[in-house]
Amino acid sequence: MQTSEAIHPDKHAGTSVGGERGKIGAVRCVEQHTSYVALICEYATVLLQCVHAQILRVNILDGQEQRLDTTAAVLPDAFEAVRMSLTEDDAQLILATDAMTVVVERDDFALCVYDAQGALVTTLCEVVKVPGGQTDVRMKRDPADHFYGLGEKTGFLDKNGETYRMWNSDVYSPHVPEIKALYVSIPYVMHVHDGHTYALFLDHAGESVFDMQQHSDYYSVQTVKGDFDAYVIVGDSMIDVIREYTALTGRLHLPPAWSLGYHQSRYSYASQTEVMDLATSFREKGIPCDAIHLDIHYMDEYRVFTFDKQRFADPKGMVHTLMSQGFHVVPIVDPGVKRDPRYDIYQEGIAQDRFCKRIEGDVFLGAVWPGESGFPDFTDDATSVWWGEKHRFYTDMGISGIWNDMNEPAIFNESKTMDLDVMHRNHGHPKTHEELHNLYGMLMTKATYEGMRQLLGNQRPFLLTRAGYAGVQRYGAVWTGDNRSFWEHMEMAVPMVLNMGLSGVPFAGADIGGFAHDVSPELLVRWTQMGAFFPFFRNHSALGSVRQEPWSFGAQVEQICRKFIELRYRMMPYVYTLFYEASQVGMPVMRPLCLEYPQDERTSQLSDQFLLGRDLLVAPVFRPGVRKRMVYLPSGTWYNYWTDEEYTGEHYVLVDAPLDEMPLFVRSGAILPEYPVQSAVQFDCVSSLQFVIYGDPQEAVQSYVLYEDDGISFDHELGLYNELEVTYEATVDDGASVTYRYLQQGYLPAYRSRVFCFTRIRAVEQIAVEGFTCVTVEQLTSMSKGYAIDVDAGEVLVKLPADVMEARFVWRRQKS
Ligand code: MIG
Repeated sequence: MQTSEAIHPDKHAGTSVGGERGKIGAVRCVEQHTSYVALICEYATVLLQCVHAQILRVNILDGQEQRLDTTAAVLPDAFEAVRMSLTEDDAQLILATDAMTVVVERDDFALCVYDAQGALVTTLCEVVKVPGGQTDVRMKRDPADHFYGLGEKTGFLDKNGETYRMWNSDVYSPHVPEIKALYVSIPYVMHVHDGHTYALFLDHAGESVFDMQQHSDYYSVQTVKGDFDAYVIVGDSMIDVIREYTALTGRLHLPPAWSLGYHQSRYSYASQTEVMDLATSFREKGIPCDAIHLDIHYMDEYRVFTFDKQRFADPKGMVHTLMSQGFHVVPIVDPGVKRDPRYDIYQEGIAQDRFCKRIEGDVFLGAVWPGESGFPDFTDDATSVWWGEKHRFYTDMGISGIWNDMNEPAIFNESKTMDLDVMHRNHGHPKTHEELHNLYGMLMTKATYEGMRQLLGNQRPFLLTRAGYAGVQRYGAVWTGDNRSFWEHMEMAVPMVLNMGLSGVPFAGADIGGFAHDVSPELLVRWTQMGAFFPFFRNHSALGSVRQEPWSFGAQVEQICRKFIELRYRMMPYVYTLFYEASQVGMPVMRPLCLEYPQDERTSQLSDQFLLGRDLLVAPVFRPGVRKRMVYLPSGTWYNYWTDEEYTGEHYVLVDAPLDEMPLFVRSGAILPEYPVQSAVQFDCVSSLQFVIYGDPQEAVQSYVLYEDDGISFDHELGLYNELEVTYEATVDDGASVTYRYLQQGYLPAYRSRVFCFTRIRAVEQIAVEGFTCVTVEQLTSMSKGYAIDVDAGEVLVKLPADVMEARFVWRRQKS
């Protein structure tokens, strides 16, 4: 039965009597302040601020207000004092920096941004506003444009034709294309028009909508309520725009190297014995693994900062034994604190006033696993410090990784989250949950990260979070929540994680094998193959679903999973160097082809293949029974990793994909560093470093810079790291030279030798390396210097002791 409420006037857009929806009107007055220009329009105030030469802030406020506060997404020291000139006439205002010019039309507040060359970057056509309500900003577009970013969303790579909502949501099901919001909200879109890219970042922690669907001549960005504070970021390329965006919202801290290894999880490994058995299985079966996650059943009735005494009799002993086997333990921590007057954390939370409250003063209680629970108010610094400090419980046991879940926050009620009228202290400027919702998860992770950092001293923490907002990349990794063991979900993970990378979050991944539902043996194989090339590599599955560890389906599945997990460990120096690059310039680790080949329109919508860094092209298999697949190779020459077959790029090729292989290509020109496979990532035990050199130096000079440090401490921040540059180039007489030298040298690697492996050399048997003795491949293993020719593989191996810090050597063809 319905009541009259079904036809409530508020349910019909356009008939609202609350406020008038209209344009913000003409610019009536212009005020120039030290760091910004205020345009007082008829119905709103717009503050324009150049926070970087390439970043324009457009802050649209109700009435006459002038405020420049930001959310926690924006780094406080990101703002530079940028010189901005202002000229005005009757019709226009013109603001300029070295990198852009902004022209505002006085009569209707249309705003155009031009780049340094004078080319039009973007046009803000109009702002439509309801006082105190929605603000809708319309940006010009063409139907053929491309849209990327938008954080964690379902659907394909290019977001043209989609509408999304930014509202952190716990969506157990379904993760389908029409789901508008998931756990993470990053109100950031990259708009590519005619080969030029800029980004728009809306710094708004309440609900917002990005609509690239309804109108072919503009896309619209709306805040559902409240102000509209956006940044327009211009740049020469997508890469440049990401660099600028991550200068504004931050970059990840280099994670501990072990967190780039393989993680095993299950909801839940529910006892100490089960966990120890699991660890033993990995080592007995020789499957590399670095981390075991503990889901909610480790706790005493889901009380955070406890272990169940029956099932985990000696957690500290367990953690220590596991660490001696090379494992790290990552326990889950949810924000809800069980309402239990006998529980010390709850007692303290109440006594010290740590929980979110209603304005009348009563603590907000919401039901989660432990039953009714209080939720720490992470917008309050003292509470964040308190929460961070509580993690001593874990660090005292030797734990250095934490998994944050349910931090949207997810609550078992009708709205699925905290009541919108609950208050957040927000550093003395109280706001409602409705206004700050999307920040909750990130602030929890921030509090955890900062606490762990404090507690661990010089050791790097690892953090995993489900919810997040722009800037979450600063604190750790994100996984994409409760997917299912569906082939479709494996396929969807690619564009989802690619767009996370384009949105500034390089450390991300989806549950391998799928969380809910039962994985099939073949799906586990294909997903593990793909997962080995994802930034975050964790197998996780739900209560009640079929077991999903790599050995759950017999010898063949186990063997193939092992092969790909091992491959990940062999590539570790390559992967680690990519993370370093992400930490320095914000570059994604896992990249869509359009990022590296923006001129190639064929890459603009490629959702089913991706690059790991610049040099590896990954083409997973997404359907059962499929043993071949089509791959698009962009410009250049590419080698099939498995067969060494050579392909010319800008072609679609059909390649073999037997069950134990996933199509994988290496870019000609690549110099790939490899370590021997370890059972867990330990840089202090690496025995050798090998550079595999793909390509022909006659075509181009090749170079690569390897990054190395101890992988566990913050010493790299003091300069204790290496950047080792390798250059491979042709010499005049049909030979080639290799030069390696340190660009930075501050870390002493453990390995004793460096091997350079030249692949695909023509007439390999005629090669001689000057000043080196030729031996057999076997002999070379026990020698510290020499070279060997592998005629069958078409390879030359040159070995040098690792204490040779700088070298140049030449190989030539012998005159017969
Ligand atoms: O579904 O802690 O997304 O990874 O295993 C309930 C139990 C809560 C949701 C997470 C999932 C985790 C599960 N959690």
